Amino acid sequence: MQILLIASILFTACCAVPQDLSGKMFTFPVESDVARVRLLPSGNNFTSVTVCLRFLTDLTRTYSLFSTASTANNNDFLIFKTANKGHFQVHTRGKNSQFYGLPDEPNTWYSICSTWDSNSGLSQVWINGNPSTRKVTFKGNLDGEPNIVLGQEQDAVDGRFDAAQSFVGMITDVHMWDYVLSACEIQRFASDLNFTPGDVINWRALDFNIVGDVVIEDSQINGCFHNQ
Ligand SMILES: *[C@@H]1O[C@H](CO)[C@@H](O)[C@H](O)[C@H]1NC(C)=O
Ligand SMILES: [Ca+2]
Repeated sequence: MQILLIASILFTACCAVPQDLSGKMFTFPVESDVARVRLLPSGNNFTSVTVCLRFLTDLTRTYSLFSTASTANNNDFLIFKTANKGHFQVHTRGKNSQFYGLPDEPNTWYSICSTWDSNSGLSQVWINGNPSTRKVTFKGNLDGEPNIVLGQEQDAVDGRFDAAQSFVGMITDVHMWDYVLSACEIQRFASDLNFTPGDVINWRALDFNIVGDVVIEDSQINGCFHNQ
């Protein structure tokens, strides 16, 4: 009896069933150094990465949109917004690129995709399917065990969070691929057309756990479509 109970607790803790979050979003309603969603990826040791998601916020300070840390580096793959208008950063293994002049109006849904390729070392940011310039970050593999967090910026694996870099707002449609998406695929994602879901993180089969104040709600993008 006791053994069965322990076994079932272990099972629950270890292997959450992936959920289809189509038509849903994560709402981050408070500024804190706790509230976050941990996304459990398929795979590691990446030679290329694309991360796409949609978000809405009214923050004008710094915030993290997608934080990957490993024991090798706490900024293994980080999409970061600075306090400067239109200024985003992509960090790969601690090296970062600066992207200027991108749209960031408050209370506006944006799709953002960030790509990185280890051969060229180039990163790029796409907002609503429109490209930034391409800039060099890091050449080499991301070979640590990735710990992926929405809502907080990791300065250690799943730790050392800073409320002043936390995300407040809504995030939906999070996907991660272990390759660089073509411009066509990125633009299909931006338009919410049929696109190939992420092979590392897939919003339609999402393995995740929530810590603190994060709410799963109906997405407000295409509200009629999703709620009819
Ligand atoms: C990561 O992959 C590369 C090949 O791309 C391989 O040479 C290396 O040994 C791998 N590292 C780990 C830790 O698995
Ligand atoms: Ca960090």
